[in-house]
Amino acid sequence: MNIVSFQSSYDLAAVSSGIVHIGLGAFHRAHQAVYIERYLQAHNGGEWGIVSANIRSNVALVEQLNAAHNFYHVVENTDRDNVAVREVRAITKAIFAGQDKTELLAQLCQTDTKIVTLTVTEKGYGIEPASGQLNQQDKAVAADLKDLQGAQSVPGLLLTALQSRRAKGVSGFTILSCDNMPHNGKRVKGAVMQMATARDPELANWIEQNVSFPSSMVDRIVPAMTDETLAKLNAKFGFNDPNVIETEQFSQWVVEDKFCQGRPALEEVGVEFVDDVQAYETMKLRLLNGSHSLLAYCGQLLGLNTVDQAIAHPTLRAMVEAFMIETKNSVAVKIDIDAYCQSLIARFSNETLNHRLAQIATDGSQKIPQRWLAHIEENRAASNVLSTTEMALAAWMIYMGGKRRDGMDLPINDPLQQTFAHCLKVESAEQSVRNYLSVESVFPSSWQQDDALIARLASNVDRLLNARSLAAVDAVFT
Ligand code: CS2
Repeated sequence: MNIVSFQSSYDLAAVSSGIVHIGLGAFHRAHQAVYIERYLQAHNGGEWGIVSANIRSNVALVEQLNAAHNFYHVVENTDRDNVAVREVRAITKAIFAGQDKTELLAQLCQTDTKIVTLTVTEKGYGIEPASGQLNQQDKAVAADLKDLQGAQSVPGLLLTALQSRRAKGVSGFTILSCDNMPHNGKRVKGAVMQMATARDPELANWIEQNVSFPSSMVDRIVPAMTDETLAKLNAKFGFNDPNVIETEQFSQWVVEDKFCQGRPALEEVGVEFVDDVQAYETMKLRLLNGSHSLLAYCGQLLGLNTVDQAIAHPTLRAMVEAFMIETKNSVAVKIDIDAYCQSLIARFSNETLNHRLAQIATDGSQKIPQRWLAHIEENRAASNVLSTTEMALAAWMIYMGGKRRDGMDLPINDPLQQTFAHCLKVESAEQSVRNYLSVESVFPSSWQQDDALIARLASNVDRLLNARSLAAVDAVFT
């Protein structure tokens, strides 16, 4: 095996923390923290170290990182034979801010804090996926709208920090979302401004003048770590690192260059700064994430477990290729889009990653609007039928019923799982489709009147319902 090692050797005493991050998960540690690591290494330190916090879960990771001075390794796999091992020390402090957010708020209010980055997952923003508006049904959002004291939602927390910066005469900061949402900067801004306007219109004006919200497109496949992967990596590379993580070699970050308090020159380490990130977002959300979701639902209905298994399956490979042909015309980035699609298939085929389909299937209600539904909606206006995307959507509807067609249980993990729990009716495919489409926080409400679309989806659902074995499901997908 060809192993390249990157040691971290800059002087930690020469690092201060200009960035506060919320959402200290594997993706953040293998993506943003690696760019910052490479930047600090090139500059022998500097002002852009990261204070990184979890606000809901994973206190154990925070404790483990603290015990290791927040050092960890990132294993970057190209394939079975080529791998890079990188030491990362860019996280200067890890915080768990569950019920008590005092320490995190103090950090957010430091004059040195110039950028706040976020990876809180799609559902973490308290935004309704279909409309992009603040979700007033979300308990934390509803509570923060009434009273910001002890804010628990992400918009509420940001607002509390900005309120106190303003009161102390400290400047605003840049809020940079690194989640797979369309127009992620605009959406976060919308949520923060909606809450600010409801609570304190003057603060809303101040935010308009003093805070910037660049959108960004992030890309790196980072499977959730398991105990087996942890043991495997430590044995393979001979270290004793409870915080090691594994990812692919590929990494991309395209960011709108709107930083109101300055930024590190991350273009030196491969970040692309552009005026408008939207076309990149659409490309990545629809082609990469859209294919991922297709593989996640269809693959599990075929009894498969990982992305590399799914893409090696001839029926699914053909489906992904058809999906890409169907989808690529909606992408306006001036690159060789066929080469991009080919590179995605190669990345999905990386068999060292063990990327679980169940991980991708999580929170589908928050993901499919931007991955599939927006594109179906655009084509509905032109009476174009996206037949592979519609088949994937039917597969998701069956998946949300919780059972494979051979009777085995499927793992469902979704904030709207109760809402969808009784949508699938084995006795009527059409009623099932109508039940799903009536959930207006996910589906455009006009779909409820589109009888042609309903009939096509119902026919897919019906064929899947009538398939009683994995082989029969395969025949429907073929
Ligand atoms: C995946 C993403 O879990 C998912 O929904 O589609 O996490 C995907 O691996 C990343 O966006 C790749 O950049």
